[in-house]
Amino acid sequence: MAKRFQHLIGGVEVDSPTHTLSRNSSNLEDVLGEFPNATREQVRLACQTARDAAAEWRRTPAPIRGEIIGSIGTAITREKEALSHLLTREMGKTLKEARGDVQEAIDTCHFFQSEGRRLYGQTVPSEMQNKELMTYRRPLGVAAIITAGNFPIAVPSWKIIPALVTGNTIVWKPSEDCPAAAYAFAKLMEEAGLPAGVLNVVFGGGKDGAGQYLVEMLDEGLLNKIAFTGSTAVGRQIGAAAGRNLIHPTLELGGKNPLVVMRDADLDNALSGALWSAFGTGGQRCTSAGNILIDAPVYAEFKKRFVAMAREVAIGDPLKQPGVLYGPFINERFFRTWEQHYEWGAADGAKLLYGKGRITRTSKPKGFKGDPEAAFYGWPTIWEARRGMKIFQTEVFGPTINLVKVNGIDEAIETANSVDYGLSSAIYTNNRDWAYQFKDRIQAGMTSINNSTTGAEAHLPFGGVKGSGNGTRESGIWVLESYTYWQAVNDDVSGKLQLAQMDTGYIAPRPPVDVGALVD
Ligand code: UN1
Repeated sequence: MAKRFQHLIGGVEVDSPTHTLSRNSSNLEDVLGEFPNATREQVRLACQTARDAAAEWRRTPAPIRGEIIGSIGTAITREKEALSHLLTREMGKTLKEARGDVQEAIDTCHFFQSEGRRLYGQTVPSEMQNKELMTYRRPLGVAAIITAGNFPIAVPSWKIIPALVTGNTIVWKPSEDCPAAAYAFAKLMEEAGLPAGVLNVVFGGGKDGAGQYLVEMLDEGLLNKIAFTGSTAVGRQIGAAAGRNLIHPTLELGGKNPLVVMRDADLDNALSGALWSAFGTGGQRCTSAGNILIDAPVYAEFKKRFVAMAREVAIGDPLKQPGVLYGPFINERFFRTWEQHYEWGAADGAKLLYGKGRITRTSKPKGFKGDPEAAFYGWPTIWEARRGMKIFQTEVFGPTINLVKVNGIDEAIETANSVDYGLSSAIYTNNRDWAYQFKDRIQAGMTSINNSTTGAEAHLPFGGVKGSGNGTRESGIWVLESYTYWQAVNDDVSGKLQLAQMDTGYIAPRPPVDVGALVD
């Protein structure tokens, strides 16, 4: 019998009438647990509970809130191995990557623990005597947080930890792909000392489920903030709902990230960066590469070597086959879209260089180990494509990559900028000017020079431009803007009504000096 888990609302475990199983992505017969599907009333209750907890949490001194964040980091550090193992089992990324995912949350805790001792405001001179001006960061109130399954710990921590340290209370709807990892993370936060009601967790799906109900709570006036990581289509809907309620949402959306290889690049380095960017995490990162743009003089050699490397890629259940580059699809939905992209490529006349769809017992690459039909696994897939094609434009979560020939730096940048997204980007070159041109003109929130398209760190701003988001940034000091508003305070001790812009005549006017008349 699968263990039954419950929502966490106000420090109390709450059950629902219906449940969904969480399965091991690498082996669908292995069930991690049964998770409740929140009803609209339960989501509303979670929001009201967060509202009730808000006044007390806001009054808790920020350094004390920071200490709890530090204790969360300590608890995650202690449980790092178990949590990483759980992540690998539930969503299918390799253990090395799962450890990185967990480490990113620990780094985030380290950063924001000390932010509790800063949260600086400013003192500002007034234009009048006996009056002082100052600014304070104030919490927004209740934040709804909706996260995706590809980074079950890191990405939620980018939102939850800064929201908490700045004094907000939370309703979190984790991905239905990774509820067990979310539950474990929430329990560690509880252990660290979060008061009841400060963090509430509701489980369930997005559409016609907990995620949708949570968005509806914007219209009921129960939320002051919403932060979402997921698809651009859903992000637009959340943005519209937030907009009509005058709430500024955090939207971290899709990407079709370009990786450019120039003619002078160190090809060994570029090839390993490209292979990782394309197929690491089975291509299911927001920061995975979507298109590799290769300068014409090295195109043929790059293509030959890249396809040869793809033939050798080790794939399988990461818990049973250590050393694989990637495991299964996180869910069947991603697999179905990826399966469909073979039709898009064929319809546009793209050339399939490598890949044969789903890995099965009778159709498997030589690097595959184990039983491919225990879950959804995909062949590493390589296309020769052109700008404008659907597979060039559309984000596909899965192991697929397009090789696109370009000629020179200008065409590389123009081609890279022709997609509707702008999350991450990378260039391999040793030419100072080309690297400069790329970082100056590429439309992306993140740019790597001689490294892969992945690699966000916990203290750098993360977020995109164009279809990849609405300009908000996560991580580091930048995320503070997303969870606070600025209060400007005029403190007047003059004991009388002094009016700004009007009662400022401290210096009497003098007659003008005519410089021409000063000297004969
Ligand atoms: C994501 O895919 O949503 O840079 C986040 C990276 C990771 C974070 C990715 N550190 O790929």
